[in-house]
Amino acid sequence: MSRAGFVALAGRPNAGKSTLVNRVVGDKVAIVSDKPQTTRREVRGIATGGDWQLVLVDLPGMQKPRDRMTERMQRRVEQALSDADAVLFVLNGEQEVGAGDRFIARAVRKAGIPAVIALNKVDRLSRSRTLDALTDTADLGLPGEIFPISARTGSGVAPLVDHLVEMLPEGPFLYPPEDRSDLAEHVHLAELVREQVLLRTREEIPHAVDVQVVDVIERADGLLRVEALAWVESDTQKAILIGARGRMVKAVGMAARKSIEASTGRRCHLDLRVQVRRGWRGDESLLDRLGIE
Ligand SMILES: Nc1nc2c(ncn2[C@@H]2O[C@H](COP(=O)(O)OP(=O)(O)O)[C@@H](O)[C@H]2O)c(=O)[nH]1
Ligand SMILES: [Mg+2]
Repeated sequence: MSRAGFVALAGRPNAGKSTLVNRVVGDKVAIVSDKPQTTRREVRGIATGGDWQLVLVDLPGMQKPRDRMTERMQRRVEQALSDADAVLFVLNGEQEVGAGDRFIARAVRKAGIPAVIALNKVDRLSRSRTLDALTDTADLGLPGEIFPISARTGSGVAPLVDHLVEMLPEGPFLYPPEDRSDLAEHVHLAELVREQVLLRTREEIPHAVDVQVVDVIERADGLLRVEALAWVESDTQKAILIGARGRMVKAVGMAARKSIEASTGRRCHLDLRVQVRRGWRGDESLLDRLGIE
């Protein structure tokens, strides 16, 4: 009998949840940057072995001021927990265990579902700092094993995955074995473009931009033609994203094309344009189309 189920990833922003999902899945299904608000859409990463399928639910981080943040955090965590077979709590080993971690630990305990803890970024820690961090993590009082890992290098990830698989209920696969995520193709491509915007911009730009793929054509010769729009909220932002003589948008476009080619295994032609839509973040119908909850 095969095993299959959902594991929710809990943890503070920047802990490395998206990086870990990509590492386990073996493909870039969740985009990663050091900017807050990188994960806007809930992404399910799917890893399939011979007789098991692990579905990792990568949750969006929090971006609102303290009170609202706590409120959202609570709702997100509770909802993810109620839908999941187990929870994987990812901690950033580079940071002290904080109020946010204790909050999540409490919610996990309350939900009463099996928990596993990954102490991430140990590639950045000395042996003695790792030991200290493991002690602090154990002090959170969560039942469940603690795995020191590096999502970036992959160190320690294999035993963690084995352990998670053992926790899954018996049952048939939930997705076709070849699937890597539950994102629609055009949303996945748009995320790959947005990742390149995040990597190249600063201050308010990363938050102000969203990307929509309006057309994807697979030509007979295998070339993928992708038409994408980058939405910004003001003419100033548009000028920044386009850059002097179009340098910024060209650099983003070229890197995004490479990223799409790496992910799809096809040659790609990417047509990327920047458009202003004032207050797109408050526009419900646009948010729906962009797939942001
Ligand atoms: N050194 C190191 N950096 C990591 C590791 N995992 C994630 N990061 C970095 O931490 C930042 C946040 O990662 P991300 O996966 O987006 O975190 P999330 O907000 O929890 O989804 C990115 O810059 C990652 O490259 C790790 O194991 N080691
Ligand atoms: Mg993330």
